[in-house]
Amino acid sequence: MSKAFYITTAIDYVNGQPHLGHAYEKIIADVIARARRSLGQDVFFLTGLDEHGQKVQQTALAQNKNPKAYCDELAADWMAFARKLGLTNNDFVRTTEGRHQSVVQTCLERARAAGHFYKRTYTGFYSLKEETFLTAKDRLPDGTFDPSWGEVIELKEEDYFFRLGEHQQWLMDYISQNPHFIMPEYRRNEVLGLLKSSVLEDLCISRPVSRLSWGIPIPFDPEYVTYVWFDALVNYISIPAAHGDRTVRAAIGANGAAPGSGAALWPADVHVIGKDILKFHAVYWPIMLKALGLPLPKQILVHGWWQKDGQRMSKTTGNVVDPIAVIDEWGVDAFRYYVLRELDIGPDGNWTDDGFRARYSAELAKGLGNFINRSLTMLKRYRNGVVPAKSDELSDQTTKTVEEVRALLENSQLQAALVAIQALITRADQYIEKSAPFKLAKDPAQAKRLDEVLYNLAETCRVVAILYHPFLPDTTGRIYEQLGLAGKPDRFSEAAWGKMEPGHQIGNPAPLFPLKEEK
Ligand code: ME8
Repeated sequence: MSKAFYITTAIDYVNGQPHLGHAYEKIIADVIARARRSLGQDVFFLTGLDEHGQKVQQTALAQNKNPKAYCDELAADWMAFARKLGLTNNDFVRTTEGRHQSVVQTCLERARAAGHFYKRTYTGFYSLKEETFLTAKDRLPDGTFDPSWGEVIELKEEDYFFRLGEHQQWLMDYISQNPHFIMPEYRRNEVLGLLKSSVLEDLCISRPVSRLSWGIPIPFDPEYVTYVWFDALVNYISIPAAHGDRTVRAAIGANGAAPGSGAALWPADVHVIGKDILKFHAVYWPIMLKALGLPLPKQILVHGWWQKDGQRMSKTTGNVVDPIAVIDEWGVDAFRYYVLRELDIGPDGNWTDDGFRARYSAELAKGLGNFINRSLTMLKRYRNGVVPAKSDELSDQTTKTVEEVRALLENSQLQAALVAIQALITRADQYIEKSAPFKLAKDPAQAKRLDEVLYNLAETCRVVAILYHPFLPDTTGRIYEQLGLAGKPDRFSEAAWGKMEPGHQIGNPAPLFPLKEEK
């Protein structure tokens, strides 16, 4: 079996309801997954929940709930959220599942047997909020710690540590030699800078049960549970193992599907993550994989963070964007479109309600929606909805855009792909103005010319539906319906010019993005 294109997202902490940042990341991954499928690849798209650790335990206890019962309740909301966003994930991992926990324990056993761990007493500072040991370097000049660390306590305890020293050099070389391993480039430079300027401290991979019980038991010491990050990162291989992935199973000897029946997933093609968890993915995760004898993922794609109205989103101040409310009011495609069109993958972004409305109105309602509606309404009115003889006046421009969008999608340049499709619509709108079908329709001597124009417009509508499909799955399905075409516009190869057959009867045009009253 040939290897599938394997794409993952970060798995979210279930210590609250999903917000804009979570939604954005999952939509990025979904669009890449859909685009790859459209380009003919087998795809496995994984997302899910990170259910262990201090943050989740604290939130559950604050609500007087047992952590597992609390997670079960919230997991239902998060899974419904994934459907609301239109995600086409092939599996959904919860780190409390047996299939995940058993692989984490196997990995711990393996790494210990290979001599990667040792036990020692730690004395120093610890951030409860981030579940991280802090060093003198983390102190501010006045000796205190940045408030972002939350409550910092002094700690003296025995723990298991992962030796990282021997890994620093090869990792630095690997990142230098593989320019696409961490994208965008400035994030790669950030990791290289960190590796060049400091010596990696050994990573503590255990927490004593006496302090934190909500975790996966360390198989070789019942007094400890697994550090939440060692647990969470392993989801990227535990789910392939559960699907019988041969590479993972051969490395860790995990049980799973019968040999030969397994999916071929690992190594992941893309891990989509936010900028705050870069070190875990670009430093600890590659080292864990190397220690387990597994190949590294091909790419870590790092997105920026959203603010709202220029301020950090915060539940306490109420400065949040509720994706569900936006989707209920404007539709899922409008939401998917805005977040990807507004913010390229990399920099930070700023949500404003006005900005959202402006793009909806100019680019979806008056841009895409109006172009499709004008084109199909004219075909319906002037030719009873029957596609005329083929013509290729817009063929060159359209084909150029198709190739441009293909290359951009293959590089996960989603914002640029949207810009390219939008430019095609602008040119097609100009073509309508220039060729003036509404005037041609009044002159019977121009019937042939009108046929040409109508064919070019209908065919452009069809191609536009295919190009937009990964981004706007509902809308493009409706464009296909209005074009009277069966199936979904989900195959890129169909974007070749001239596939619309003369004599084909289209369906009924209807507005795709109704204009809303100004509030
Ligand atoms: O970090 N804008 O979970 P998490 C954009 N469980 N992205 C944002 C964001 C914002 N305002 N806020 C959060 C965790 N994110 C771990 C991950 S992976 C093995 C374990 C992104 O719920 C954040 O950058 O805190 C991360 O990629 C994802 O949401 C989950 O964050």
